[in-house]
Amino acid sequence: MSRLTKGIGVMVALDMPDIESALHICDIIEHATGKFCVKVGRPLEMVGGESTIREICESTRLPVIYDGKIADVPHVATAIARAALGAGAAGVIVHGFCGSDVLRAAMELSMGDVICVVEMSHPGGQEFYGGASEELAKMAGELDVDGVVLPATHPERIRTLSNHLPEHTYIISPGVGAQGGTAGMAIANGAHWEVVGRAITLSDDPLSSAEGHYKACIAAHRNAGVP
Ligand code: FNU
Repeated sequence: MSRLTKGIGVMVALDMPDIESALHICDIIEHATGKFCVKVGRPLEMVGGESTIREICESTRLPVIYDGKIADVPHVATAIARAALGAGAAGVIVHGFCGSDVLRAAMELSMGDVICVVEMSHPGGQEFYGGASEELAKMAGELDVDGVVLPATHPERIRTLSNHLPEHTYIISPGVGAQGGTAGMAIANGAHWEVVGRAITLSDDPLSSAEGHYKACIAAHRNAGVP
């Protein structure tokens, strides 16, 4: 299990409900020029559960993040995280709104990265988070989680919320492409990994789409002069 570094890079979201397509995309991304990792989402996990995560992890050299968006009481949350990390995932995504004991329990496993969802990218993500995401970011920073999720659809929120995080915490940012976020904008505002799913996986040419997104991230990082 190798942990995720700070990027700059593109995290390709694997949300297709079949392993063959997921492995095909992994193979393409492995040969892409740039820094990449992949994320196994629930639709893919539903195919075969833990053994699907294991198969992806064993078939690719790319770091694999399990996006279970775990939201449960600590003993159940840790059982899910343990299964995914035991199957070879480098990290797991855990909801912040369930509270610090859930995140702490996942971190105490010491089996891989814990990435806390602080604010979501979809339109409904703006309905309830409001000031709560400031508190979630503070909690994530105080717990010293490895990474956080902040929305590429609202790059200004990345800038604001990252003020509550230690310098070494990495920010992954979904919402690029299909959800309306512009490639590179999250990076320009302080993110380290842009999460891109359908804009790459459903593209006619996933390789050039992935490389194009990566180039946009690097250009944005260079132009913004962010650390
Ligand atoms: P695409 N994702 C998200 N928003 O989209 N983990 C969040 O706030 C969040 C996520 C994931 O739209 C989503 O589950 F916390 O096709 C999907 O896997 O680019 C990916 O990011 C976005 O996929």
